[in-house]
Amino acid sequence: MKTTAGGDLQKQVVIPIATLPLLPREDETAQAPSASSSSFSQRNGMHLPNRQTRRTFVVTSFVTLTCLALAIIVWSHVIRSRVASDDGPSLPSGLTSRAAVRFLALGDWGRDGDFNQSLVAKQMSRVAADMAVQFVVSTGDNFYDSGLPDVAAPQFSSSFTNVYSNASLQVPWYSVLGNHDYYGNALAQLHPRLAARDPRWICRRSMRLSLPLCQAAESQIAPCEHTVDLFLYDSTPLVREYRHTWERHLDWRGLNAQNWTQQEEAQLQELEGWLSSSHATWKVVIGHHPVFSFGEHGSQPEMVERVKPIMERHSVDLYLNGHDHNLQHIKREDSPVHFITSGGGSKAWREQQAPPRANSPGLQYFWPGQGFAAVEVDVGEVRLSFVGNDGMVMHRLVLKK
Ligand SMILES: *[C@@H]1O[C@H](CO)[C@@H](O)[C@H](O)[C@H]1NC(C)=O
Ligand SMILES: *[C@@H]1O[C@H](CO)[C@@H](O)[C@H](O)[C@H]1NC(C)=O
Ligand SMILES: CC(=O)N[C@H]1CO[C@H](CO)[C@@H](O)[C@@H]1O
Repeated sequence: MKTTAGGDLQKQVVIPIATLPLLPREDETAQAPSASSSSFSQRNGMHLPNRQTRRTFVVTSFVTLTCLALAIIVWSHVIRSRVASDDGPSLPSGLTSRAAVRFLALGDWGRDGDFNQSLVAKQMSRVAADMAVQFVVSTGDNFYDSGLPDVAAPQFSSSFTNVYSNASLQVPWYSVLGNHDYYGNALAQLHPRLAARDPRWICRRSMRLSLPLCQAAESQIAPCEHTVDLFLYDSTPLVREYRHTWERHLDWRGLNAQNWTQQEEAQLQELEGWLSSSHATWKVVIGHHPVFSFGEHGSQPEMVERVKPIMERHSVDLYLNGHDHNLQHIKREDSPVHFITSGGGSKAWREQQAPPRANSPGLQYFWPGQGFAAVEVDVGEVRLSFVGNDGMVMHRLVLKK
């Protein structure tokens, strides 16, 4: 095991979406061979000898195209109502739309299904089916109370595999570690043997995902230049209070705990390097600890001081975190970044209501209970919706470029 700073930090994990085991999307596959495009190419190749034939051709094409258009409208209607009636009542949310990249983000979840973890999982499986999500992002604190003890730990099944068991959630789970994961065996969660137990599990100290944003039809014409880049990083080693003065033992193996300065600089350099080399249309940074938060833990000074300026230098659009067990959207006047806390995967905390706005600069939304974020990304637009444990969309953020 490397203990020099940046040893395994330097490894850049870029997983193109083409290699993700995507769920088949029935409406997409059904509509893929577009009738209108094939008649277009036929028409282009056709030789038209005289005006009579041409008029006949025009009339025939008009009738054919009208019929096709009608058929497509009726057909998509049928498909939509079939999808909607699949599993309980449809969501009044528009989350059935088909953005190029679609994922759920949640944090602070693994409690054997207790504290409403199973209820949140149920709502996730419905939204995941409606959206045909391609992956899930975990913002950390994956297994309570103390991470996993080893790679054979039964909690991996009882808090992950068996809870998020529905077909719609059988997609990659890109996960970072939270501080509770460090109270156990942090290396166990990073170990490839967990993927043998459940192939969805992809947990790294840091990882970069670059996902193309063109729809299938556009990609056939030209290579897709637009991407959404996701940068997952490990925030726990940056939090100074955990290093020496914390009463619990944290598992620093694999990190350079002998020289925290070096460790910290290597991590931040990696994040900065990735962000500066990215030409993505949308940039999203994901870590366990918040930059800004109005929850129990509050804002994290290390992230405000070190991570926020890096994100602002490189025009990051969204920062996603967990740690506080609630849902928050913060957009301050003095920063272009939207700060999203999605830490409502199970046990909610003592907060009974949103903090007063006057004391909460930039607070756009606060939900003190369970839920998760559903994210849709297209070239020109990002939509992020908070979904509560009743399956209802409670808040929606739309960003346009
Ligand atoms: C679970 O969710 C229900 C419905 O929102 C709520 O009444 C209950 O208090 C929650 N239980 C816990 C343990 O959070
Ligand atoms: C930690 O690493 C930095 C950078 O390599 C070095 O300058 C410094 O002397 C090291 N500190 C200790 C205590 O080893
Ligand atoms: C928790 C949950 O949503 N379970 C559902 C998983 O899928 C099956 C079959 O579609 C449903 O019957 C369950 O209710």
